[in-house]
Amino acid sequence: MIVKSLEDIIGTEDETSGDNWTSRRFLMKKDNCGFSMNDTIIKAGTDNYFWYKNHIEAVYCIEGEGEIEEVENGKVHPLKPGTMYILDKNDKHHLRAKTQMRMVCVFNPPLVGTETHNEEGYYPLLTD
Ligand code: 9YT
Repeated sequence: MIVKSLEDIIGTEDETSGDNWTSRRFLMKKDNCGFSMNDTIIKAGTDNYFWYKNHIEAVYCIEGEGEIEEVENGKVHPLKPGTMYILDKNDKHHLRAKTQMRMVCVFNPPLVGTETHNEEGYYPLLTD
């Protein structure tokens, strides 16, 4: 069994940041669970283009307000606490945070933990 609290992660190497987000990595590849899970903060007022071409990501919003736009067809979905989306087609998208947002993110294959987006908006497939 693995039991962790946010305060065990904040300020450690298991906290990873990009330009507009900070992610607290609860579960990573090294935990051998087949997926990773993190608690991510997205900065207010940001527009983030992401394309997880190597991963399927499910995201559950637990705080804040924003929207997600599907690049393929321009559909926009509001996001608020209690809303989940999954990028099951490796969907290119814009994640826009109206206020600061807090999201629980699950990745398959699992993240190693240190990934940040490259210039095309995706994470490389890291092995360790
Ligand atoms: C929701 C989202 O895609 N945020 C960007 C960061 C990423 N999910 C991560 O590594 O936690």
